[in-house]
Amino acid sequence: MNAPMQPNMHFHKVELKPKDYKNETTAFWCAGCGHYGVLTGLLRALSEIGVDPNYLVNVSGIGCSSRLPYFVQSYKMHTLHGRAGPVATGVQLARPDLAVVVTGGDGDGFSIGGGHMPHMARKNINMTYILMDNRVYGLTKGQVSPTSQQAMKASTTPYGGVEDGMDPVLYMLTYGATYVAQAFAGNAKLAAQLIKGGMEHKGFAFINLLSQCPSFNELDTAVTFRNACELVPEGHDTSDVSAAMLAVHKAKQEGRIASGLLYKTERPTLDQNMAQLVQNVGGHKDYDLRKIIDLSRP
Ligand SMILES: Cc1ncc(C[n+]2csc(CCOP(=O)(O)OP(=O)(O)O)c2C)c(N)n1
Repeated sequence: MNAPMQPNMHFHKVELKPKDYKNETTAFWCAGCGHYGVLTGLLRALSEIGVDPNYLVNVSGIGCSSRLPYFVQSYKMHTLHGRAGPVATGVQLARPDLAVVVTGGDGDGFSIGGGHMPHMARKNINMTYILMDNRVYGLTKGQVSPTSQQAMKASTTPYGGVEDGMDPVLYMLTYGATYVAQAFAGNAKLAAQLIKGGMEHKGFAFINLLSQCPSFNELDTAVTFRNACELVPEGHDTSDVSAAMLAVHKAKQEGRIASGLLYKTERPTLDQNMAQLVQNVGGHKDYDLRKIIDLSRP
């Protein structure tokens, strides 16, 4: 029997205002960058939950988005491009008492890091993954990313693209993420609410925040994102993965973006399953790998 699921309320709690979660380093992105909205949403969520910064680890890869941990009062790891997920997985498994948050870009998460995403979802790693989806490689000055729309002209596609963009939310629903949400990053209230829900959720929480890049993506502006994002209708069944997929597809067919909490379910996390396995074989003291891996097999 697995231990009953408890929400992630075990964080050490403090009473701090959003501004108290700001680091000494002032946020620096281009003027009008949507990543400021993601930061605002995260700071508000941390304050609303009351997460103790001493028990918070913010992991990122490489990209404009991946600078975000600099600006947050937390432990942080600025890792290799595309490798935030595996590093955060290690942190979470070693210290399940910490709140682990990944912040990174669409290129970081779904291009070079794309191989890791399904595995974090299927393993149900207890962390919150915030994708700062500006549908372009910002830091390297405007190449197409896996989420770019075909019509977007980029430095790598000066005459327009030839590939259709992928949908991170559909991908995560398919691979078993247990909390999936989406919003326009400029809607800080909703972003904060969804991040809070994700952090309190025990399991792999994926939040896609659509974040305009005023420097390198003329197609997906703050205005187009704001207008396109539409809350899933009242009564949307967040426990039904098919309903979530349908809502995303339907919105897309109508030129909109399904926004809000799309899906939430519960199943044991990897650290819970591992703890259970260790307990099954006699606990930590006489921990013997040979009891877990049957070495007698060919
Ligand atoms: C191994 C490796 N390959 C390529 C790069 C170059 N590089 C740095 S950031 C980046 C893409 C960033 O785009 P994204 O993750 O979407 O974040 P954004 O800058 O748009 O926020 C690339 C290709 C790198 N730093 N390391």
